[in-house]
Amino acid sequence: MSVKEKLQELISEAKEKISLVQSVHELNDVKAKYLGKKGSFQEIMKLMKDLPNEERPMFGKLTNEAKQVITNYLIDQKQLIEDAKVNEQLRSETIDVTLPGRSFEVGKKHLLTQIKEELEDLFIGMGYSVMEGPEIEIDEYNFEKLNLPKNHPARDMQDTFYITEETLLRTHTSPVQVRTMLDNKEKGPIKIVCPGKVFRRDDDDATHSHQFMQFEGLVVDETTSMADLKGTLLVAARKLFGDKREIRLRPSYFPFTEPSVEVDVSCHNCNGKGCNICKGTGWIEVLGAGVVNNNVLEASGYDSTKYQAFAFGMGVERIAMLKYGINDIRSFYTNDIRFNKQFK
Ligand code: FA5
Repeated sequence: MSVKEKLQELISEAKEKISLVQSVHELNDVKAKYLGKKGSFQEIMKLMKDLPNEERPMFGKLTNEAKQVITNYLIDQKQLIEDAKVNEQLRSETIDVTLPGRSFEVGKKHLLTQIKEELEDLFIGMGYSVMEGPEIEIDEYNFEKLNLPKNHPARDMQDTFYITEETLLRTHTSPVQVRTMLDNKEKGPIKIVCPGKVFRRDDDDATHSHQFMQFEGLVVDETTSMADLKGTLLVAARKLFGDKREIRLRPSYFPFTEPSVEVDVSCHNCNGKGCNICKGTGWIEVLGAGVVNNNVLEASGYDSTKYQAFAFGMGVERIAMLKYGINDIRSFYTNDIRFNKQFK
């Protein structure tokens, strides 16, 4: 077989092999097999030394041409492989811009947070500051300084989760009032509201929860009176239940206030005529309040001959239940998204 024929055969063989290659890595192996240091062309070049001098240039020319042909096959195949890779990537990453977009649900504030913030805004507008305190309290602030010494029968009104003999989960937000009065070194006027979680060993049912939220207020000044309390609560009732609401005060008992009152709001559902929400009375009980007992002022360092104070406290869930006709307090805590979504 002549050199020319040998080269022709090598070219055909390489052409076929190269056309079957699917990856650049594999292509490099094929390239080495033909053009590398130990490749087919090196073998052919060894034949040169046996040729007469005059045939050598032609031999060199033919060999170089054959090498160039195979190099071109390799370049073309590499291009094909790379194009196929790019096309596959484009195909797999194609975005169908005609598909409708995914909608993201925007969360809303929990109804209790909404009411708490609504009340805070109202009272901030009347010059109050918002104060918070710890949920784990000491007995002294939760009870004793509020005129509820150990073994006082009124402690039964607030069945308590004790952690130790002296520490407990606060049963109301009134200890924040004690803390604020104690912290006020000047012993000057105070105007605060205290929202927060409280805890009682009440059995959970439609109207009771072992954890609930209270919103309390305290005003200490030299000239506060029951009339100021009533005016303040009328503004709050109208904000919560509508401009036409009236309030009435009924005598009650809290150890930390004297006199103490329960505050009723005229029913927003029937305008006072009587319905199932107000149980036919035309009035709904919403909060407890009163003039702060002198013992409480003195226990927190206030001169009760100089200062007077009024305080009030409400259960935020009960307010929300009345306002929106919610019949089970547990709905606030079971986090059913369908319930939460209704209140924008
Ligand atoms: C108090 O806790 C007083 N500290 C309120 C107060 C403050 C009176 C300042 C006077 C001056 P009472 O125990 O009534 O009061 O609770 C207040 C409100 O919390 C109730 O009117 C009710 O709406 C709510 N509440 C009481 N127990 C529960 C419960 N287990 N689940 C849900 N809400 C409750």
